[in-house]
Amino acid sequence: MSTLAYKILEEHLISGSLTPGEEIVIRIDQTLTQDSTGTMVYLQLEAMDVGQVKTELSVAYIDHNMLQTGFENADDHAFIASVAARHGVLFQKPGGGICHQLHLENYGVPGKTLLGSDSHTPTGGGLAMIAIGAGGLDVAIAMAQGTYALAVPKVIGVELKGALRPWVSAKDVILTVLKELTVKGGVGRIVEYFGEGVRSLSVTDRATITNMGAELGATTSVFPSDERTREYLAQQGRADAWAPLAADPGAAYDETLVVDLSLVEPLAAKPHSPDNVEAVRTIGPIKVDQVAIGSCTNSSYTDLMRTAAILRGRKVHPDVSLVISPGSAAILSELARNGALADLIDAGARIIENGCGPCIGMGQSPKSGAVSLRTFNRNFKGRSGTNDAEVYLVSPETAAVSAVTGALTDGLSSHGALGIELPEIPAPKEDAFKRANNFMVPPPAPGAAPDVVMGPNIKPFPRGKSVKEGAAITGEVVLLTGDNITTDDIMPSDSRLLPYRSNIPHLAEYCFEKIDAGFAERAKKAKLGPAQGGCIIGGENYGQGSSREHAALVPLYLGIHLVIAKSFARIHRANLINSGILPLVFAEPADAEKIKAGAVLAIEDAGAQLTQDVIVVTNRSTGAQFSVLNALSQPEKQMVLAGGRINLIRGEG
Ligand code: MIC
Ligand code: SF4
Repeated sequence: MSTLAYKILEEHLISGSLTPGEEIVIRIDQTLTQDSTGTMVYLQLEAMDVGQVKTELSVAYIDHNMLQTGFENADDHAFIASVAARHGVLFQKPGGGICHQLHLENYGVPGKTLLGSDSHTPTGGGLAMIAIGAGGLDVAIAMAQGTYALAVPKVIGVELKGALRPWVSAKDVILTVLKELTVKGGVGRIVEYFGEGVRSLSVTDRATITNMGAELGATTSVFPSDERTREYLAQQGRADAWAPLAADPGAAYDETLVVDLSLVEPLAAKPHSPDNVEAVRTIGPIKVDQVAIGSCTNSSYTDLMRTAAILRGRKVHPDVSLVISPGSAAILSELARNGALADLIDAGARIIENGCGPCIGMGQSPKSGAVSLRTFNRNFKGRSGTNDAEVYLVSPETAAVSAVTGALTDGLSSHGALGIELPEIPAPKEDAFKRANNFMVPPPAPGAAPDVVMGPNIKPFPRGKSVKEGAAITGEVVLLTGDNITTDDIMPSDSRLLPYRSNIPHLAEYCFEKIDAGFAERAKKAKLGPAQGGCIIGGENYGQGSSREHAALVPLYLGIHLVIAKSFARIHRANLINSGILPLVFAEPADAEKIKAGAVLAIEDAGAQLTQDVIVVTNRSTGAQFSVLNALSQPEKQMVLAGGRINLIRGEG
């Protein structure tokens, strides 16, 4: 009586057994990268000196860094294109759309595994894939070897009952789950959806839900493959990729949750966390300055058709700037053909390029103190590029109706009074999106690729040092943080910094800048001090959010050796280990409060201590000692002792 998640994992199992917490190695069928993590991935792939990729399909998308305000972005694109060509990777040029939306449309196949260097890779779970977000090095290794190691997650079964009412959509479903489980409720878990309510959701609705499962901290989320899945693949002209897939009847889940879709109402995640969820109705009609519709969560054909239906014949409120970024060129092209694009433009919407855009602060930062409603997935403070903006995450329906009224509006309870009806959007016909994808560049035959092109902004990535036998791992405490620190806090990303994703020395100056502007200077001093490096003390769920390795590589460059936290987010923990930084968990969370900034912490005889489940940390400044839990697997210990995974692979350190 297997869950769907375990069936797919079992099919791909290379070693280990499907027991929660145990390390397994699985076969990876497909990988995806995007440009802002991709430059690092392809530098690492080159450093590993491999030939053609070992996966069935690997795709390099360009969707994040597209403002091209200087030569840096365009150089990165050219670099990625040249490495992709050498290793047999498909290259998607900028403008084609957002990686997750494009992968769903063009390449997703039920039952396959997908590893992506972006935390929202689980979007593919809407097509019944086991699609996992990971750090760039893990993806580079999956390309080189076709494998990925992970700790077996537990499975949360979410039973869906009933069907959604008009004005309520998939975004409200995942916000319901986030309210219940919180941003750390999914850590170490796969969220699997089942029940009679599943069939009322289209694949793109399901993809909205699995996409934002990343905000639960989950390893991934997955839906069954059914008639609706076949319908979606047929619309893309790929009906032959379909196969039915579901959990066994009566499959045993480790935990369960029931969501009655007919009771879900329009919701919003209030500033500054995706789990700070409240009903739009009870938040009330706060005045809105900006509305942004798009991102890998909510830029599907249906999302934009519903937006157009709400805006048709109306106008955007004079005080509101409405900006729309379609998920893919195929969607934009269809909107252009059927007239919906004209409805959007005529209403006063600003149509911007198919890509991530404002979701990662690449343009469209709101004005000071603005209220911005966004259909995106993250509303961390400052992520929009405006530190004092108040960002609310909502559905496209709520966003569109609020753009018209100028205030946060619950379409469900007020559409009658507003006289706005939301028509049923007919499902696209078979082959509706079957068109040549002229943004895609297939790789040349093996050996026929030209040389790698590397612009002057592309700098080598930092490498750690191995720990000698009997030596200690030491660090001066340079930062003490609270709970739920995000990788956007650690290594901010916006139009100023995103062009420097391949230039770690430049990024280092901005590490933690939004929460502690003195961090980089203190870390550099600690590198020259008695501990010859730094240590960070974190709270719960340290490193949640994006998959960016830069949140580990930049601290490594600044000399951080050790992070001790109450708990870690999955991808960031793996990125720290891959970089050679040791992540440890307080045995007694209260010990975190006893540590003072500037203290020198040491793990004496680290090599020997790393073989134990509990490690003793000595505070060399006070002589006090406390215990930390060592949950590292054997390969992970070797990576830390070698000063990082690349050193281990290359036998260097
Ligand atoms: C994000 O949404 O935070 C990003 C930007 O897509 C990141 C990747 C990155 O930082 O480059 C993610 O989700 O992993
Ligand atoms: Fe792009 Fe935003 Fe999706 Fe990240 S969350 S992949 S920045 S659209």
